[in-house]
Amino acid sequence: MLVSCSALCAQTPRYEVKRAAKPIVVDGKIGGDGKTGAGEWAAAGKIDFGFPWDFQTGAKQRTTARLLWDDEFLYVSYDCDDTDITAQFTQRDDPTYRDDAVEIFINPVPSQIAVYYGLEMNVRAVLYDYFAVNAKHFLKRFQFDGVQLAADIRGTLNMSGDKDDGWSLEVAIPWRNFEERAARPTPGTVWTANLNRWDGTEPNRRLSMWTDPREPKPWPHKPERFGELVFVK
Ligand SMILES: [Ca+2]
Ligand SMILES: [Ca+2]
Repeated sequence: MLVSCSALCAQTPRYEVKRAAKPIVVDGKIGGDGKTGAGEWAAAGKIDFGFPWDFQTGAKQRTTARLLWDDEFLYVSYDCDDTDITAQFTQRDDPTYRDDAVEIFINPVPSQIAVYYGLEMNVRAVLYDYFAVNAKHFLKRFQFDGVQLAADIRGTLNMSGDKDDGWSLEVAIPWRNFEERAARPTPGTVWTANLNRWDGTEPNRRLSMWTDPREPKPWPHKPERFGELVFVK
């Protein structure tokens, strides 16, 4: 039987996570001009975020994410163009997604979509981390162990009268955090993930991301639409 291909047939993306040549220095600085990812991020491929919801009124500002790995850590970096950098939340597990923030959702067992991990980090490098159940219950008492996190601001925080350049963020996540679900990846291992960014202030917000969840409203929690992370040498 022929099944007509709706938008839901659209493929989710695949990204090769390469090995870091040496441990990443987590200082929030990506190196070079950020856009080129020179220095320690030079080996990593780029993920440019898309804007799935045209009816949102926030500015469409560029985000480039990169991932690398080694024996100890999964590394993620984000480079964000941003003319107005804002963030209010300062405590672990605050709702950082209401600020200028970037996120990664990680599913180490792609054969199921019932549970995954979330890290949502604002431009102050404040972490909201949780274990997600049915893309609906976010158990924030789960705490990632040994995460290194830093942001670098090219502009002024919470000062709207001037024009900022942007900000970047680096995070290193120890593999032991996933040990109840999966062993540390080896070359060829496939996990799934999505990477997102919340930008702007109400009412002019904008959600951009790697893989489009194909949801009518801005909502990133759609594990069946996560992209594939393929760990390579
Ligand atoms: Ca902003
Ligand atoms: Ca937590």
